[in-house]
Amino acid sequence: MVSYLDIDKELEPYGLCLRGGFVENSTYLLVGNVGSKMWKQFGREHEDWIEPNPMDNWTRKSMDALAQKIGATVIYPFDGPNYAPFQFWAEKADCVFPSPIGPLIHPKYGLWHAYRAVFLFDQAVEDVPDIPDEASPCERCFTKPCLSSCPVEAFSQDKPFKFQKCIDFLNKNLEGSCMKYGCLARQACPVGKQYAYEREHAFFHLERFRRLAPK
Ligand code: B12
Ligand code: SF4
Ligand code: SF4
Repeated sequence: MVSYLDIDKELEPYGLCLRGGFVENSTYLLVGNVGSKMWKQFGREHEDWIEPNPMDNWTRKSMDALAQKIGATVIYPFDGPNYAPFQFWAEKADCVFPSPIGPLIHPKYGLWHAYRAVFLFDQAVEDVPDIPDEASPCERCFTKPCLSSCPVEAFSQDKPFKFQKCIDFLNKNLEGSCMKYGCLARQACPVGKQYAYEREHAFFHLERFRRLAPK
């Protein structure tokens, strides 16, 4: 039988890890990154650095190979439009909750994690962990600094992310703090600070977001 712990080990050399799983017809195992571990592995081979999105290219190449090795089908979060519902799956698999600014928050890793793939198995998988019984950190965060730290107020409690406002600001402030240190709203969150993306990693995502987001 396939084991959750064995697959998690296979992911280590990529700086990735399993982020929980659930059963619904097939067994779903989510693959993700926590902090910048992945950043240290990604892009080591020059041939992986293919624009416009080298990280997606690297993910596909490495996870296609691993899926074949472990006998899984693989789905990616970036294949779309008609994107696979990764945030919905993540809430079924792991201890994560919607944050007021959009990305899911984890009690330990805060906003500093993301999803890179899901493996699907026709068979049962051993050792899939139960979801820890913890509350969302946002419930006891009364001042919600994430909501008041964006210079252009791209976030508000119950409205969708005004991403065009963010992109316009970034384009006009290429040397500004967001591009230099990463999204200030995410930085303002006190949870999981030790997992905050390294500068170059944060810059990579913001730069791709700035250049590639839908117009
Ligand atoms: C399309 C998309 C975007 C688009 C949304 C544009 C739009 N309104 O259509 C844009 C380009 C703006 C975007 C931006 C970002 N995104 Co995005 N995005 C996605 C993607 C590929 C599909 C979402 C979707 O359309 N779902 C289908 C619809 C029907 O469901 P929905 O719930 O209504 O989806 C909406 C939200 O997901 C929202 N959304 C998507 N990303 C983000 C990010 C933020 C900050 C907010 C507030 C909302 C938001 O836009 C969707 C459409 O309205 C998902 C991956 C996936 N497959 O789920 C990642 C995803 C949601 N994004 C993610 C992230 C992290 C970001 C960024 C923070 C950049 C980054 N990679 O670090 C940026 C925000 C920039 C910043 N200031 O920091 C992560 C969230 C991880 C987590 N912890 O929950 C995901 C899951 C990708 C991943 N690999 O893990 N994203
Ligand atoms: S700053 Fe507070 S409300 Fe905002 S994401 Fe972090 S814990 Fe949640
Ligand atoms: S990157 Fe800067 S402008 Fe964009 S949402 Fe984050 S704080 Fe706001």
